[in-house]
Amino acid sequence: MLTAARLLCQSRWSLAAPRNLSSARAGSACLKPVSRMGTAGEQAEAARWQPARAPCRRRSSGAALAGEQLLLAETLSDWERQLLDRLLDGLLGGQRACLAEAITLVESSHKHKKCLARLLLQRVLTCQKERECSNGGKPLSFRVGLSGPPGAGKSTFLETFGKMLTGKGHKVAVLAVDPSSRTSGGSLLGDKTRMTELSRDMNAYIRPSPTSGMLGGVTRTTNESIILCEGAGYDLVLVETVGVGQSEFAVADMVDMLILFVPPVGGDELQGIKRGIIEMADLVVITKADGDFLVPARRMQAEYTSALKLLRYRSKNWKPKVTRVSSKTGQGIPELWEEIEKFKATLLESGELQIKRRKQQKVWMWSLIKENITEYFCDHPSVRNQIPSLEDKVVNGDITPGLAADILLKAFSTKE
Ligand SMILES: Nc1nc2c(ncn2[C@@H]2O[C@H](COP(=O)(O)OP(=O)(O)OP(=O)(O)O)[C@@H](O)[C@H]2O)c(=O)[nH]1
Ligand SMILES: [Mg+2]
Repeated sequence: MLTAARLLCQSRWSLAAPRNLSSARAGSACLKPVSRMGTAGEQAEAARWQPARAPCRRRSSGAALAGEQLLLAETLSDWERQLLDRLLDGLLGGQRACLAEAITLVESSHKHKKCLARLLLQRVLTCQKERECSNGGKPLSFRVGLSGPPGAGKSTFLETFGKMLTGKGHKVAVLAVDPSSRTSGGSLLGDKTRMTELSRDMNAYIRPSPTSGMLGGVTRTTNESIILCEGAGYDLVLVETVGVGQSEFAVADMVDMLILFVPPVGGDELQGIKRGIIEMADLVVITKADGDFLVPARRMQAEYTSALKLLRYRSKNWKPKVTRVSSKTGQGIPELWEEIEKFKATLLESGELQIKRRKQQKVWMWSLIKENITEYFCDHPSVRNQIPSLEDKVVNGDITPGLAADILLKAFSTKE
């Protein structure tokens, strides 16, 4: 007998759009062209994406939201159905171009595209769940976060490490989260050039993630990109993040294992590594253990080993270790992989990995709620109009921030 998951997988968009929603459909989104765009090509593109009414309307109950998903599936244009079918087929077939296109879709801030991305993700997740069931309920992939101060040697390590893993028959996806791209709005071009060989490897996929200036953005798109990479058959997903700001803490909630990369330099530079992130790390790696750096790297390894003893362990089944690697000579890299495999086996055996992932799903849901709630709030017609004047009054000291917040919250809770 077919399971519900398989049914959803096979039926795709048509099953998700039951015919009995026609009355609701009458008041829902339908696609219509907009006229204020430039070229004919731009107009055609805009026409594809422009809903007559916002499809993601605010609803009060979970059932209504589920209905909204169905409603959206029901109101997809033929072009959108074909797009989603093509992306799903390509992605599940491991096509890199489709994976790239799917990630671009989830990264979009366009409301309608976001809804389409949600539909695609739901299907990918459903298929993944089915695949995991066939694998005895065990995850098919392993997610590793790599954090550390700028210049610690993470990308150089990923190049060597990634090549070693593809050589062993793994499919490796590298997602690079770069807080510095907030200012440039760009992506980690520097990193891609540091991983030249890996980016040419057919069993590797490297994707820089622009942050769009919001940590929430990093969380949403990185989490979703991980799911898409796994759907495309990548069994190792490596997420690189710079240990600046909050992104490494966000990444810790998305991965199975967090590795902290520490360069062999002492003193003030190390003050930049927050105690909190050391506590989160499942493994500490001292990088650049070669040439003149070898002696300080050994000293650093001893220091961190002592320091870790004083910290509380995150897992009751695993004691974090400190290792040394050199991406230049390759020393320590196979041993590090052994440690990662040991960690994975320990977590799988104890069932901690599955529990961790389930908890992360909840964290993910709440981070999405937090991200969207401010957007909904600022978008509310009664709130939107009052924001500029109230902000001015607060800045001029005419009213307290608390009173301004109360006024806006009251306007928000008043029926439109
Ligand atoms: N000697 C030596 N130098 C290294 C090693 N790994 C990296 N480096 C050098 O360290 C510098 C920074 O390396 P990256 O790999 O870009 O460091 P990163 O941590 O990715 O940096 P961000 O992405 O900016 O956070 C580069 O100049 C590398 O050549 C190593 O194993 N040995
Ligand atoms: Mg880097």
